[in-house]
Amino acid sequence: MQKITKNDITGVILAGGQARRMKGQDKGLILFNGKPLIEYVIEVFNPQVSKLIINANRNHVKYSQYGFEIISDEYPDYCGPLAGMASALNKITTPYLVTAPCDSPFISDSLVSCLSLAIFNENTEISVAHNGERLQPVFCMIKKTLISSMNAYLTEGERKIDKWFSQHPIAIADLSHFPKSFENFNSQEEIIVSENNND
Ligand SMILES: Nc1nc2c(ncn2[C@@H]2O[C@H](COP(=O)(O)OP(=O)(O)O)[C@@H](O)[C@H]2O)c(=O)[nH]1
Ligand SMILES: [Mg+2]
Repeated sequence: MQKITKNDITGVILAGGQARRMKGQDKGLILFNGKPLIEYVIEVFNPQVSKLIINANRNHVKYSQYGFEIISDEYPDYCGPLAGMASALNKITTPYLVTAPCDSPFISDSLVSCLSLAIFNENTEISVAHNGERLQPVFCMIKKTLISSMNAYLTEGERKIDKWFSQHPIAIADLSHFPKSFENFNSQEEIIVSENNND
C-alpha cells in the first residue's frame, strides 16, 4: 500500500444535525467566545486536507461565506451523521474522506495524520479516532471504495455508525494524548461552562 498524502484526502465537516439539545439552533453557527463553532474546526481541519466540504442541511447561504462546497444529506429526515458521511463519499474525487463534527472547537492538528497512519499501518479501509476511553466515530477516515457498502446500509434503514464499522476491519487511531480535542458542545449550557472555564 502506498503512503497516503494530503492530496489523497478530502475533509468533511458534519454540520447536518437538528441540534435538538441546542434548541434546534444550527450548531455550527453558534458562537463560542464570540466566534461560530465551525470556524474553529475550519481553521485546524482545512490545512490537513486537500479539499474541504461542509455538510449542512440548513443555512447554506451562511455556510457559503467560508468559500467551501456545501452539501446536504442525500438521505431524508435527518438520519444521522452516517448520512452526511455517505453524501460526502458520493461527492469526493479523492480516494479518502476524513470526517469531523462542527461542534468540536479543540480539534487536533494531528487528527488527519494519525488517522492516515493507522489506515496505512493496518492496511484497512477505515480508521477511527480513540480518545483513550472509547472510539470517537465522527472523527474517522474512510476509503471511497466503501461507498456502496455505506449506501446499502443506509438504504436498508440502518443508522448506527458503530454497527456499520463492525462490518469492516477498522484501524484505531490512538489520540489518547489529546482527549480534549474530542470535547464537543451539545447544549448552550456546555458552551457557557467552557467559556467561563477559559476566563
Ligand atoms: N449530516 C448529518 N449530520 C448529522 C445528523 N445528525 C447529527 N449530525 C452531525 O453529527 C455530529 C455529531 O452529532 P451530535 O448531535 O453532536 O452527537 P453527539 O455529540 O455524539 O451526541 C454533529 O456534527 C452533527 O451535526 C444528520 O442527520 N445528518
Ligand atoms: Mg456533539
